[in-house]
Amino acid sequence: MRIGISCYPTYGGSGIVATELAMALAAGGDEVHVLSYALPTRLSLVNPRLFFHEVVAAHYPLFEYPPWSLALASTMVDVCHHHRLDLLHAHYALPNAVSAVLAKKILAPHPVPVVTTLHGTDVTLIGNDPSYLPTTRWGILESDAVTAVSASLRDATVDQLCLAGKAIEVVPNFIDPERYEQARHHPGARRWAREGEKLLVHISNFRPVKRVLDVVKVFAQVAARLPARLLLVGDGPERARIEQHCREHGDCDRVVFLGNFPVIEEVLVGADLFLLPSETESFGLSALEALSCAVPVVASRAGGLPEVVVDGENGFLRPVGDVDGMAAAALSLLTDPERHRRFAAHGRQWATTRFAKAAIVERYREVYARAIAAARG
Ligand code: GMT
Repeated sequence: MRIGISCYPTYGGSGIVATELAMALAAGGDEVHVLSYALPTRLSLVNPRLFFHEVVAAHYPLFEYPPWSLALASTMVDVCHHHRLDLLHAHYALPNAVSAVLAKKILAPHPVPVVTTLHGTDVTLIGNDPSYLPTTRWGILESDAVTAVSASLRDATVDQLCLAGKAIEVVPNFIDPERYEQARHHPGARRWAREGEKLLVHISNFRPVKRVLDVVKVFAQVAARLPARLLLVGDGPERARIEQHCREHGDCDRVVFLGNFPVIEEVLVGADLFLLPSETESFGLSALEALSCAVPVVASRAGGLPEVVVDGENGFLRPVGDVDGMAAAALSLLTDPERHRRFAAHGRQWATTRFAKAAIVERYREVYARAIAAARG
């Protein structure tokens, strides 16, 4: 198959999923063209069947806001035409799905089927804003196949965008079990810990929805009871506020800000606990990555997180904002080595059997085949 994949290039789950999928499809023999405004962080172009097309929105003095979605649609048309693509796969509804549908219409009478994958915030935080809702809804409705990364997101999409009649298939995020196997012999996250310290990790793009302040507050309660260190991985709008909080509370020597760190298993392997107290989370790829590295998770019971973290088996789920409950859950794991060992083993097993890359990539291939068949009538 010749597939075009459009995604955001920056740190964030949707770009990571799109990139890992692109590389896996190319490794399996498909020709894949990735379209974005910059080279996605994890995209390695060493496979000769993998191509990158930078989308450039030309500036003009009249444009206060250059129409990026139109530039994306134009690039899609160009790539579809010149590389004879069989299919466009848009990751994130806004504007990727809308631009893909526009490209499909422009390419008539030889349209290319569009598959859209919804990642979460494209529906629940921004796609449902009145300024975007009609176009988000249209992009989804006009896609030939739509997937969502969790049942929770599928239901929220149907509900919030009034899409009761639209088929949305759940295809979850995935992990590559091999990455942990290769990293488990490295010092991993222990590089940042002193002898005898418990190591807690949080990875995100530091947006308000991630509630990073809750992470620091949970950690403070843990660190009051036992020697511990917190690794904060990623960067984003909340980082300065969190750093300020740590300075004011004298936590700077125990809280390490690593910034964006592309090789995620190197900060997960060997860690004792992963924290993800998000306000909402359609799936929680970072939680799955932690489980796959045998790191139990304490998270909020929000969105699709209960589909990823099995409460009482490989982690604990507590209500959003329940800092005390999360701290108690964290301590119950960190002070009980036998329970911790059981949770870690369950997480690794759960992640690799339910969410292994090979099976999920195959699910996407099946969705592609159905979309192509349906478009051919
Ligand atoms: O988490 C973010 O803010 C980034 C966002 C994205 O689209 O890049 O992540 C969303 O997509 C990921 C991949 O499907 C999911 O694992 C995340 O749960 C989801 N984030 C939210 O729903 C907040």
